[in-house]
Amino acid sequence: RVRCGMVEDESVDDGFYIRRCVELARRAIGFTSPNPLVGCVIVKDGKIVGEGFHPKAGQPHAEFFESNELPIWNPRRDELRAKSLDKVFALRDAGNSAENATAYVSLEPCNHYGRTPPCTEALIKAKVKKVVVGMVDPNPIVASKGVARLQDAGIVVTVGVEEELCKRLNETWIHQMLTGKPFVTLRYSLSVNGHFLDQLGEGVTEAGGYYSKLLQEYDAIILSGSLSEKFSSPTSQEPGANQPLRIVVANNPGQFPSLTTEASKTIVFADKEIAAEADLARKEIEAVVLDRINLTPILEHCRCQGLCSILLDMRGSIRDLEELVRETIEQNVLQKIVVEVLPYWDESDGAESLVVLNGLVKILELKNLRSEISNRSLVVEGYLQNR
Ligand code: AOF
Ligand code: ZN
Repeated sequence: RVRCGMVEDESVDDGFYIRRCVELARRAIGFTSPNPLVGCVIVKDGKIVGEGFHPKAGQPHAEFFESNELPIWNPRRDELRAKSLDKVFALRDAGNSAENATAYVSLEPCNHYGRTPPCTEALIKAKVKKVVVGMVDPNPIVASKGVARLQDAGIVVTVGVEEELCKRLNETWIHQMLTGKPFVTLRYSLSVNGHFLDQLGEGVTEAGGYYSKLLQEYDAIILSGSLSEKFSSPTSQEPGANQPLRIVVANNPGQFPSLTTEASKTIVFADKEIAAEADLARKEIEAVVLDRINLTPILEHCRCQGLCSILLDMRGSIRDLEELVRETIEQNVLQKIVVEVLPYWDESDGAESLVVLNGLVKILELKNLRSEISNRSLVVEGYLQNR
C-alpha cells in the first residue's frame, strides 16, 4: 500500500490495531471473569469501520452480537447504553463494511458453542478476507481450532501480533485456564528507606491511583494481619469499578465490627477460637471456620467459588503475615509480586524492614521485572516464573 507517498509495511499497522484491541478490551476490566478481556477492530482500506469488546462473561464476544435485544448488562449498563450497542460488538458495528475487511482480535476467535455461538462462523459469514490474532487461545476447547477453521474457509490468518501485550492483558485468566488454579499476586508498600509500610498506598481514596486501579482487576482480595479499623475498607475508586470480594483472614477478634458496614462483600476466615470469641454467627458475618488458618484451604475455597485472581494484600505487621507469605512460596501458589515504594523516609519507632523476610526473599528470583512511576510512587512488578 502507498500512503503519503511512502510504501507502508503492513505489519506496522497490524501492531497498531492490536494495541487498539487491547485498549478496547480494557474497558471491561474486572467484569469478564471467568472469561478473558478481548477487543476486536475491523479495518477496511486503512480505516477502522468497526470496534468491539467483550463486556462480561455470559454476554456476546467482542467480535459479534446478532440479536436486536440489549444484552443483559452489568453495573456499567448506562455506559453501554450511552455508547450504543453498535460500538460494543465489532462486526455488528461494521455492518456490510466487514466484507473484504481485516478483523483484528486480541485473542484467537472462538470456534465453539459456549454461552455464545462461535465467532469464527460470524467472521466467515461477514466475509472478512483476513484475520489478525494477538495470541492463540489457551482454552483447550479453542487452542488453534479457531485459526484452523478460518484458514479452512480461505481466510488469511496472521497469529502472534503484540503477543506479549495480549498475554499480559489476560495474565490471570491464562494462568487459571492452564492450571485450573487462581492467579495469586502479593502486594506490599515500602518507604524509601526500605521499611515495610502498614498502608495501602497511592490511590486508596482517589481514582487513577495505582492501588485503586489494581483492586478492580482482581476477583478477590485477601486481607490479613491485625487490621485496625482504618485499614478495613479498601475499595476501588475507579468510576463504576468492579469491587473484589474481600477475604479477611482473622488474626484477632477485635477487627470485626467495622466489616458489616462495608460496600463490597466480605468473607471471614477464622479458626474456631477467634470465630467464637468474635461471635461471628450472631453478627451475621459470612465466615468459614477452619481448624487452623492456612492458605491452602482459603485458596481452595476461592477456586471452588470460581475466583480466578487473588490479590494478597500484605499489611499489618510483617510477622503476622510472614507465615502466609512463606506458605505461598513453599506451596508454589504465588505468581506475581507488586511492590509500591512511597516517597517517605520512615523513621517511626519499631519500624520493620524487609530483613525479616530475608529467608524468603533469598529464594525468590523474580522474572520479567517492570517498573513505572505512578503519580509519586514507584511501582515494581515481577513474576515468579517467566511469562
Ligand atoms: C472470542 N471472543 O470476546 C471472548 C472469547 O462461555 P463463552 O461462550 O463466553 O466462551 C468463553 C470462552 O471463549 C473463553 O474461555 C475463551 O476461550 C473464549 N473467549 N473468545 O473469540 C471473545 N471472550
Ligand atoms: Zn467468540
